[in-house]
Amino acid sequence: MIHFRACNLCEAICGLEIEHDGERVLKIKGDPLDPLSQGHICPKAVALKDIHEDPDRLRRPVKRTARGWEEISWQAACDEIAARTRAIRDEFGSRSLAVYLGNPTVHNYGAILFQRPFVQALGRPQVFSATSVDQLPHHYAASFMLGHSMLIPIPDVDRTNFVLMLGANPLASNGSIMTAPGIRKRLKAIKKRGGRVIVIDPRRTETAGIAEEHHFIRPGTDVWLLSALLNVVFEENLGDSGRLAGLSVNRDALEKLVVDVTPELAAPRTGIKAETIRGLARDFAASDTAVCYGRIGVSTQRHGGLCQWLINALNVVTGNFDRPGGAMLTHPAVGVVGRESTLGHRGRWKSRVRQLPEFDGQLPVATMGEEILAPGEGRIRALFTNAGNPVLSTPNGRRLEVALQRLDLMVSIDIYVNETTRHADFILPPACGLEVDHYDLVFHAFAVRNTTKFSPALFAPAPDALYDWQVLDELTRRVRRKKRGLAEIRARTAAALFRWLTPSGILDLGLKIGPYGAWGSPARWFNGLTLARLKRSPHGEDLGPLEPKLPGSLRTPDNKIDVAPEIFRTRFKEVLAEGATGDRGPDDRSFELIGRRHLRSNNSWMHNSLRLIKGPNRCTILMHPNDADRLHLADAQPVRVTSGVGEVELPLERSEDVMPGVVSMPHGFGHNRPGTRMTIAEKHAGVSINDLTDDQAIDPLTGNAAFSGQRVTVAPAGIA
Ligand SMILES: Nc1nc2c(c(=O)[nH]1)N[C@H]1C(S)=C(S)[C@@H](COP(=O)(O)OP(=O)(O)OC[C@H]3O[C@@H](n4cnc5c(=O)[nH]c(N)nc54)[C@H](O)[C@@H]3O)O[C@H]1N2
Ligand SMILES: Nc1nc2c(c(=O)[nH]1)N[C@H]1C(S)=C(S)[C@@H](COP(=O)(O)OP(=O)(O)OC[C@H]3O[C@@H](n4cnc5c(=O)[nH]c(N)nc54)[C@H](O)[C@@H]3O)O[C@H]1N2
Ligand code: SF4
Ligand SMILES: [Mo]
Repeated sequence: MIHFRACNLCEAICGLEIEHDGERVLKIKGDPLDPLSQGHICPKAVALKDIHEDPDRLRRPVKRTARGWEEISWQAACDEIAARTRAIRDEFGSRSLAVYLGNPTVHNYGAILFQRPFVQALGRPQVFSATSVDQLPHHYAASFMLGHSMLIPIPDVDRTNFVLMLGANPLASNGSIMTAPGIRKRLKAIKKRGGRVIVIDPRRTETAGIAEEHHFIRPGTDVWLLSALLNVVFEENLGDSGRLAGLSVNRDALEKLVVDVTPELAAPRTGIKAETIRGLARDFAASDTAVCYGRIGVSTQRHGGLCQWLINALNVVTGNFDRPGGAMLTHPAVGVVGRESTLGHRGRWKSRVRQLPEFDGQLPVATMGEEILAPGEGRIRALFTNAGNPVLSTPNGRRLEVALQRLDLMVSIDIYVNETTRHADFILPPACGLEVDHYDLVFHAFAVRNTTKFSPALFAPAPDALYDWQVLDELTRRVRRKKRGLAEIRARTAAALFRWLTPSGILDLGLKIGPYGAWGSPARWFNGLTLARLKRSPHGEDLGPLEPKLPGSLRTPDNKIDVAPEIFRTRFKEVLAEGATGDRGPDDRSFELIGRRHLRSNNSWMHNSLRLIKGPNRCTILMHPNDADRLHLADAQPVRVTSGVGEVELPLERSEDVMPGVVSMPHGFGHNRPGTRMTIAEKHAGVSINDLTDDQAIDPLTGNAAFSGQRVTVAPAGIA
């Protein structure tokens, strides 16, 4: 039998064709009829079978006891969790409760929909998520420039003739905030039609390997490159004075800001020659279509917020925004951009210890550990993690582990006993993967083409299993405060309605009232989009290419794009005043650390699949041969890497592909903690890059973790 669905493991949402016998998966391949992925898949898709069958995957709730983990019924677990949560809240208030929302929640529409009621039922808990170790700067740029944090423009790679790509390696990651399955083909097509892809990265990545040009850049210095590109655009009058000029404000302010950031100033800071920078600006502006795209390498760094702003600004002032071949907004079947602006959603409260501003209701996760550890009123005492492994995924994971042990209550909704959940008092494992229906609420909205697809569950979950949304709902009902008042009644009614509708009912409503929906216009009453219609289209439906959406989509008060919002201007001036930072003195033997991804890894959690993890050890530290020679380090030699917060030992890999002075390590490894239950991952443990990264290193503007460019030293292992 054949089952069609979309893969929910990463942002590419590839269509799958799964051969099965009703109980077991026999074969997984790409679905050539999927309108978005057209047959593309990557090796991780096949691991859906491994996760489904994994004997290490938890199938029933467990509770930590003096005798170890013991199975417990859902009812008993949820009752006890709720009683303990209430007791903590009664004594210390709801700010002593916290939630961490991990990456896979965004690939799970049930979890997305039922998270909010749960958070509301807790009161005013402190909310953290993977956003602030990832794309928070994109949301800042979207919110302050376009008026809504979800108005993130997508590079129209299928129609552009010039891509300037910074800090992204889609050949490994399969594209991020750019759902573009089969990206290798899409990028190669650019060259075929006479265009160019240029990659700016401290490592010559797999993507750089198929690009027309690659330039090394010193980690964390992209702000100088981007502002110098703008400097040239203004200086040489290469900007576009067409439609976008009328749609944007503050161009003069932007021009003034970058007036002194000449390519000559940027060159020594970035390591890219002034002439190259000038050439890049000219070529970018001269191309009939061009797009600048920057992803996590330019987000998870000290100037993440400024970088994402400057990238948008470059696209706007050169006329490459909201037009085919440029950076475009999408038109998904279920919208993610509300009517209201999110402009005021920053700094309405601050974190207790470091006074970091909230954004869209969340605090930066780099501060979670200290919020648990630092004594005083408002200290976090109870933590719920959902689909996350912050011990491996957030900076200074070792300190976070110390913190987790100080909690009065920790509850994890997760399918594994991993490096984080091993500290929990309860682990609640939902049905997952092939047992769950899927609709990609988030990534259809970040895709290079408008498509829509619903995936029914392939297998029935165990009779006593609950879905993520049901687990959240069970907890929601039990932890809700017994308060009166309009807000309380509203929240209660909404939660009851959600429960009655279930995620697929809510999705059906969303599709019907959406822009292609049956309820949107009388012309579509009989043939508009509904869930029933999607269920009859197992490969999904094509909704057409991206189209210009301005000014209608803007949520700024004046309906204009602000190319130089005050918050960025202020920060940029501070950075200008600081001047060049982080230069190495002649005796400085430290390296700048960067991360990397591999096609057969997925963040911290897919190392328990033998087919993905086998082969040569991937958890190595890359170093340029000149540096290695200087330190007398041989290939494969175990080295000790030391930072201000910790040290790890792992094998060295000499590589011409990494910039001199920089070393690169993957993230998501470190399965060497005792007490996890991941038999295969433990054998391929590796070490965690976040045992080295400092939680105090953040982008001061956004609070996003600044992973890139942190200083480490490297020495032979075993020598103090
Ligand atoms: N140094 C450094 N650190 C990084 C990064 C980096 O590049 N460098 N990248 C960052 C980025 S971009 C991200 S997004 C974060 C990700 O970090 P996290 O938010 O911690 O996410 P994952 O590592 O993907 O952890 C996923 C967890 O979800 C569980 N899980 C999987 N499927 C389900 C499900 O259906 N339901 C439930 N309840 N649980 C499930 C898995 O068992 C696993 O424990 O890491 C960040 N950390
Ligand atoms: N196979 C696989 N796919 C994944 C994931 C995975 O773990 N494995 N994770 C998923 C997730 S959660 C995300 S967010 C996406 C991320 O998707 P991408 O953003 O494409 O992530 P990376 O592959 O880490 O690419 C980041 C690049 O930035 C470079 N870099 C580091 N520091 C700097 C800097 O200061 N400046 C510049 N210009 N470049 C820098 C790094 O060398 C690296 O090549 O991938 C998703 N897809
Ligand atoms: S690229 Fe992503 S969505 Fe596509 S098969 Fe691989 S993991 Fe799944
Ligand atoms: Mo991510």
